[in-house]
Amino acid sequence: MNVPIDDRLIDAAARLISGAKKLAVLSGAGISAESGVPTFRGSDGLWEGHRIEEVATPHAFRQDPALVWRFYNQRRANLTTIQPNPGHHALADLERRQFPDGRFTLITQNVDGLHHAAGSERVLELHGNLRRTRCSRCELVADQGLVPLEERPICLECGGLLRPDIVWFGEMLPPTIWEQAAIATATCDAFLVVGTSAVVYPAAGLISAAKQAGAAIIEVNLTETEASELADIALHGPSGEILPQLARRLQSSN
Ligand code: BJW
Ligand code: ZN
Repeated sequence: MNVPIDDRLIDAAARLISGAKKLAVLSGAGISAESGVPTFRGSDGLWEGHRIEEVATPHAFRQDPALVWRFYNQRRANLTTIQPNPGHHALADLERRQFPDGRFTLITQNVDGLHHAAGSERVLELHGNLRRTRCSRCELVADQGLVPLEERPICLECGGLLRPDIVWFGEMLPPTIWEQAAIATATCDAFLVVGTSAVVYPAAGLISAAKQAGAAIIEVNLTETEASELADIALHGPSGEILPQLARRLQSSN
């Protein structure tokens, strides 16, 4: 499917990006939708009748760790067959060709690892990663790959209950990663917001922080969002089509 996007809007967005010394990108679940990863707040955003707010909390895990682990095991299993799409690849190309030498930061709310899989290098994962576990007693973090885990997996170091290394509602984001994201946001000249509903904080607050610091805001999303009114340019359509168009335009203008 080729979505007709106004060429002038793509040109204008490409001009803002090519004029930037530093680019920061904030991505959300929408960028992975074309790879087959469900978004959180779409019509398919339910799991066994539960809303994400019912399974992704420390309270839910204390009440019923097996239920929470079934949810995460299913998500981990889905990832084994999933590949990055042209949107992820376009961002990796942009970093490599247009913004080398640390001038690019990809801040992602996603936990699927698809930006790394596409070759992006400076990636800040604000909400954790599905491949990792963290011990709820000794805090040991381990990469478990995508193999299915037991419904009550146990830490080999201390016998504590392992949890997904994911940031749940009501929990702090990893402080060092958050600090790096805030710095990248405050020092970029252009801020590209891709595939997020921009309703979950503090991540969504980065958009207004970038605007206040003087960055141009470019949004790529299927629909209008909470971020749209801050955007200098909003490109509406699938990111798997828009981002490659944008990347091609940037290459041809170089
Ligand atoms: C496409 C597309 C295509 C589709 N192309 N686009 C009131 C005010 C402010 C804050 C709060 C508040 N009440 C509570 C809070 C705090 C809370 C919060 O923000 N809640 C809001 C829901 C109101 N935040 C927190 O709790 C955070 N911690 C925190 O604040 O700590 C301090 C604190 C402590 C104690 C008390 C209060 C504060 C932590 C947030 C952690 C969020 N974690 C999750 C779950 C991870 C679990 C998991 O993955 O298993 O992270 S929530 C879920 O939402 C996930 C996502 O990363 C996050 C963002 O969602 P995202 O990516 O935007 O996805 P969607 O589905 O919402 O949107 C998809 C978009 O894509 C749509 O716009 C589509 O149109 C678009 N799209 N296809 C382009 N092909
Ligand atoms: Zn432990």
